Parts: sequence; structure tokens; C-alpha cells
Amino acid sequence: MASRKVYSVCGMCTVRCPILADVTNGVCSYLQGNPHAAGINGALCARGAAGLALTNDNERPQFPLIRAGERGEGKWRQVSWDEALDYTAERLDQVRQQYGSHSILFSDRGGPFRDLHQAFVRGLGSPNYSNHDASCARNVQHAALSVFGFGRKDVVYDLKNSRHVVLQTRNLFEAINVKEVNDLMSALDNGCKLTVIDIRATVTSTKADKFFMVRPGTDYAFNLAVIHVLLSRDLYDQTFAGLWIKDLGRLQEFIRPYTPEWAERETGIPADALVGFVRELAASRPAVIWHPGWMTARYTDSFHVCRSIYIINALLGSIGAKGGLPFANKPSDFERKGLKKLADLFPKPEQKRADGVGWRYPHFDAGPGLLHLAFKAIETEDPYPVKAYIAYRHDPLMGFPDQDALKRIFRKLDFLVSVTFSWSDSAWFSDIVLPLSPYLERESILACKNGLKPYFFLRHRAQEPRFDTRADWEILTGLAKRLGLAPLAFESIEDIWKFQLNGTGVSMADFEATGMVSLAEQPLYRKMEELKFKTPSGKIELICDKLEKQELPSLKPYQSPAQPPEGMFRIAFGRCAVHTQGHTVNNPLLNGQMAENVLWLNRAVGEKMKIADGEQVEVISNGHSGRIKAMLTDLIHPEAAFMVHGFGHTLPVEIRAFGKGVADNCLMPGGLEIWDPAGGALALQEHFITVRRLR
Ligand SMILES: Nc1nc2c(c(=O)[nH]1)N[C@H]1C(S)=C(S)[C@@H](COP(=O)(O)OP(=O)(O)OC[C@H]3O[C@@H](n4cnc5c(=O)[nH]c(N)nc54)[C@H](O)[C@@H]3O)O[C@H]1N2
Ligand SMILES: Nc1nc2c(c(=O)[nH]1)N[C@H]1C(S)=C(S)[C@@H](COP(=O)(O)OP(=O)(O)OC[C@H]3O[C@@H](n4cnc5c(=O)[nH]c(N)nc54)[C@H](O)[C@@H]3O)O[C@H]1N2
Ligand code: SF4
Ligand SMILES: [Mo]
Repeated sequence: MASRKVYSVCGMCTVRCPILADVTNGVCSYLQGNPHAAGINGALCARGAAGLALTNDNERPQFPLIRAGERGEGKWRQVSWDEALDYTAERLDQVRQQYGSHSILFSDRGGPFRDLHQAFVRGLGSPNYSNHDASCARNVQHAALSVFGFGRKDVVYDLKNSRHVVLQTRNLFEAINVKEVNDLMSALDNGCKLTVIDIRATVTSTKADKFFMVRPGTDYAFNLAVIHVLLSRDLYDQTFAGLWIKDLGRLQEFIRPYTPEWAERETGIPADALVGFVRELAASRPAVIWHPGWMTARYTDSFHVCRSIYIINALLGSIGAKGGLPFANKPSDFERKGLKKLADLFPKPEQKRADGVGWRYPHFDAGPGLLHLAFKAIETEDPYPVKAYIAYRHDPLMGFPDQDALKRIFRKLDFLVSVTFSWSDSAWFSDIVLPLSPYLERESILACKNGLKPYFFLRHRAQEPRFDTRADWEILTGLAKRLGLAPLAFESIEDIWKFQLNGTGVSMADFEATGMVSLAEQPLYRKMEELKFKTPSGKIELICDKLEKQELPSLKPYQSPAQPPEGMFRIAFGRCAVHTQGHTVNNPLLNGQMAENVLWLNRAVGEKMKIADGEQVEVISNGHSGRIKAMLTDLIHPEAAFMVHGFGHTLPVEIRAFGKGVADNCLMPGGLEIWDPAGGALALQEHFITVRRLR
């Protein structure tokens, strides 16, 4: 038997852990985490381990398909790749000729391989590159920009060396990033304290020293009271604040009414418990991390929750500190050159973005913009018509709220393309499906991971595709050739890698030993004196000019969230350890682990409604309804009804997932219109749902 080992990158979620695949007779036979990758220690999560099941699954798009019936009807014509790429190029070109290049919109899942996508969109001449983030972490990103002047990924979470970690709206042990899980586990072994603030008990909360079950949507009140205690009892880091924080006086004045006693009435957390917690936290500073959150597209004040978290970290002196949030290093911090950017092959398009970011909304990060506002532009043709949309490894019909409204919007498009390795609602509704090879069957462009010790890494093809699917670079260079984007018309992945490495002093041979090339010998904690916040003053700014200019308050007064009417609940959602978003529920192995979602309800409330544990109930929201098993528990706040996102699939091509559980995104009528003008992200938990017995 011929066997070999291939370094690659997991693609079961967006974390993209480095992996090592065993390949026997040309077929992947075993997967593990890359043993050379710090913090991975050879581990994979359950989803990563199910990668072989994805490759071996026949219920995924196997060849290019052109729509033959109505949109969403499921009638397809199987075509060759030549025909598929010719057709796609032709239709994109038609839109380009008729409405201009800017009428083409593209969205992806962000991440380290996006340079290729950005190059393609720039090559087309469109400013409308976007990603999923308005439905995920945009509030954190914009919060970081508003206080530091740089983005959320310019600091890292030094979990391993932390003395106290606070997780608020963050379920770190189930919403997994393998390195983060390992790092926090080893910190806990070393005596690090863990505090969890959630609306329900999670696996993470079971490992916590303190667990606060807050009333849904009142985290801002909790945090304002924390700031109150830090400032009024002089528990904050005064030296750090004196050197690095601007406008502390304004904060002191603003925070006065927000006492722990006041917060108790909002959050349900006893004032003395909050004070005790803040004292303990302050005792461990600066080696503390209050995680700013990840999936924060939840409330209309989530942006201010994230801001308050960054402010708390600053008051604890943890910004830049070992065991806190030290600064991410780039190759240039070690006098090394970063990868050459493919996007720089083309000039930056001059047109304004369709989503208004950068001009109508100058306070938002123009990088990927805000996709829900681009959808709005499709609907209204303001500022101009957007007529073609490429959803690239992205399923907006499941990842954005109110599927009916979004389908109405997509009907206005002349051309909708989906590039995907699994079936999705968006692919099913497209004019053409371009099937990507799953990650084990494709290589990707080189990527750089910034951090304490930055490194380059790559995804190799571990086995040849089982079906007529293609790698990203094959699809995009194929289109580039047809659309006249000559600089991007590379002939091979080796040519792309060579281009990227040009000037870096690194060669492909350097990846052979471990699949990665480290750019530093040791992790580097940069000294505060060397740091520059990218704000106008060079300090952490509590008052953000960009917000104030838009008449948006930097320090926003608290507003109490509405209480759900009798018989109704605030919708709440999140992840589970064995699925990724909506795209693994049909994976044979993972479906075997968890085939459907259940509805978490508070036991006392459920019993009052005469609902039995395990009973099927109906959930209803404005014309949409679904059937789901109730799970009664004391460990969820009475106002919330929680379900894991990603279930309730209705596509006949996914036999295992079909009809199982409920899709939370369908229970959010008008959800595309509910977003925060300061943070930019959608507010997906600003919806109440009715729960009814069936019997
Ligand atoms: N109602 C509601 N909405 C939500 C959420 C929620 O909890 N509730 N969660 C939000 C969050 S946090 C996010 S990040 C978004 C996610 O929204 P999406 O980004 O749409 O979610 P995925 O399921 O990850 O979609 C990825 C799609 O890309 C395809 N794909 C192609 N290639 C690859 C690959 O190499 N790797 C992977 N992983 N996929 C590939 C998959 O088959 C899948 O169809 O949804 C958001 N929307
Ligand atoms: N296994 C797995 N891991 C993943 C993913 C996946 O799909 N599966 N997706 C990845 C992605 S794209 C993301 S964005 C991250 C998300 O990572 P997280 O944001 O940590 O995950 P979630 O489960 O969305 O939400 C975390 C918690 O917020 C709680 N919550 C809901 N409402 C409130 C509230 O009002 N207040 C408080 N304090 N808590 C509340 C939920 O109960 C949940 O436990 O996970 C990543 N990792
Ligand atoms: S967290 Fe799990 S699924 Fe995500 S990349 Fe890592 S191993 Fe793969
Ligand atoms: Mo996300």
C-alpha cells in the first residue's frame, strides 16, 4: 500500500486549523490536527474529524448545474465545466455591459484565503466585495475600531497565560476554535479563573468558577455596572489609564447612575455578587481577558456591549498585556515581508460601494462592507442597480434573517451564482451552482496568520476529487480567463504560490517539514511604549469622533429591552459542538451525532404552559411555524427560547437533514431591517416567538 502524509488545513468551519492527513492509495484515510502547530497538539474537533464523511458524501453537488426550471424549483441541467464557466462569464459580462461593473456583488466567509476573491472582484472592476460578517462579528470589529482605531484581530486573546477569563455571550467550549479550547483548558489547569455570563448554562459554564445567568439583552447594564464599580472603587489600573486612555472624565460622569443596585433590577444579578466578581477580576489584572464576543449580531445595543468590554479591558490594563489582549504581530514586526497580495494586481475601483459603507456611512469599515445594506441596494436600486450576485462559500438564505424577504430581493437579480461544496438554500435558489471540491480535494492560496508568532501556511490537495468539482483557484482563474482579467489568469496553483512568495525570502520547499513557515523564533509581546493606537490621539479613545460626527453617542445611555408578552419568548440561538452553522447537518457522521435541534425553555414556564419535557411544540412567528421538541430546563432564563442554528432544512437532495428541527432564521420577519446604525450588524434576537402546545 502506498501511503503518504499531507499537511493541509481543515475546512469544516472558518477557523481553519492546520491538519495532517494520512493518504493511502490516493485516498484520505485518517485526519489529525497538525502536530507541529502550537496549541493544536494534534487535536481536531468533532467536525474536523468528520471531514472524511464530507468527502465521501454523495449528497453534495457533484457537477456544475444550470437552472432549468423556476428559481428554487430544483430543476437543473448538468453541464461541463467549460459550459458552466462560459455561461457564468457571459452572464456576468452582460450585466457588466448593461449596468456597469459595480452592479456585480460578491460575498464570501472572509478569512485567510479571501485575497483571491478580492482580486477577482477588483479585476471585474466592482467595489462590491462583501462577506457574511454583518450577521456575525461586525459589531466587535466596529467596536475595536471605535476605541483603538484598529480591528478586532489586531489584538490576540492570550488565553494560555491568563489569570481570569470572562466569557460573555461566548460559548468557547462548544463554539469551537481548537487552539482557543486547548489554551483555555491549560490555563484552567494552571489556576486561571473562569466567569461565564450567558442566558443559559452551556458546557463552558459547567467549567466556570462563576456563572451569571442574565436576563436576555441586558448585558450592557451588567457591563455599565462593572465599569461603575471599577471606577468608583478605584479598582482600575490608574497608571495604564493615565498613559493610554483618553476622555476618562467623560466616562466617569456618564457611569454615575449605573450602580450595581440599578443593574440588578435589569439583569437579575445581585449587586453584591457583581461587586465581588469585579473585585476578584481586578485582583488578577492585567493578565485578564474579558472576551469581546464573536457572534454579536444579536441586539440593537450589542455594539455598545462590545465597546463596554473593550473599555473594561482597558481599565484593567489588559490591552497589550501578557495573559490579556496583547498585540498581534505581522511579518513586518519581524522585518519580514508579508505575502504579495493578489488583489494588488488590479487598481482599486473608484465607484462608491452599493452598501453605502465608506461614504453614506463613513464610520464603518469599508473592507467587506455590510451585506444586508447591499441586499437593500438590490431591492431599491439606490445608489445604483445591483444585478448579479456571487454567493461564494456563503449561504445568505440561511445566514441572514427573513428568508422570504431575501428571496423577493434575489428575484430582482438578473444572475445569481452559488459556489459551494454542499447543498444550501442559496445554491438551490441560484441560476448556476459551481461545485467546489471539499477542502481535502483542493489546494488553496497561501495564507498568513498574524499573532504573537506569525506564520505562513498552506492547504495541499490530499486526494483527487471524487466528483466533477473544482478548487477555488481553478474556478476563479477559469472565469478570469474568460472575462479578460489577464493578470489573474494563472495556469497553476504553483504559479500563484510563487507570485505570493515573491520577495518574502520563503520558498515552497520551506513548507515541506511542517506545512507551515514560522516568521519568528519566539512569541513577541510588544512593549506598550512601542505601541500606537490608530486613533487621532494615539490613545484608547472613549469618545469616538467618527461616531459623534454621525450624531451617534459614543457612550450610549442604557435602554431596557422589551419583555416578551405572555406566551411569547425572546428568540435566542447559538452553536453546538458537533455542527457548523447550517452546512453540516446533512454530514453522515455529524447527523448521526445530532439530527435535530430542540427548543430550550425554562422548566417553570414550560410547566405553567402544560408543556412536557420532550414534547413536540409549535413555534410561530408572523406566518412562519415549525415543529420542534421542547427541552425543559432550570438552566435558561424564563424570557428566552433557545435553539441551535442551522436546522430545519427543506431541500429534497439532503435526505438525512430533510425536515428535521426548525430554522431560527425563518422566525425573524423583517429581520433585514433591524440593525444598529452605530455597530452596523443585524440584531437577530430582537424578535419574539410564540410557543404553542400541539395536543
Ligand atoms: N438566525 C441565525 N442566523 C445566523 C446565525 C445564527 O446563529 N442564527 N449565525 C451567524 C453566523 S455566526 C455566521 S458566521 C453566519 C454563517 O453563515 P454562512 O457563512 O452562510 O454559513 P456556513 O454554513 O458556514 O456557509 C458556508 C457555505 O459555504 C459552503 N462552503 C464551500 N466551501 C466551503 C469550505 O471550504 N468550508 C466551509 N466551511 N464551507 C464551505 C458550505 O457548503 C455552506 O453552504 O450565519 C449567521 N447567521
Ligand atoms: N462547533 C461550532 N463551533 C463554531 C461554529 C459552529 O458553527 N460550530 N461557528 C464559528 C462561528 S462562525 C462563530 S461566529 C463562533 C460563535 O461563537 P459564540 O459567539 O461563542 O457562539 P454562540 O453559540 O453563537 O453564542 C454564545 C452564547 O451566547 C449566548 N447568548 C444568547 N443571548 C445572550 C444574551 O442576551 N446575553 C448573553 N450573555 N449571552 C447570550 C448563547 O446562549 C450562547 O451560549 O463559533 C465558531 N465556532
Ligand atoms: S475548529 Fe474544528 S471544524 Fe473548525 S477548523 Fe478547527 S478542527 Fe476544523
Ligand atoms: Mo460567525
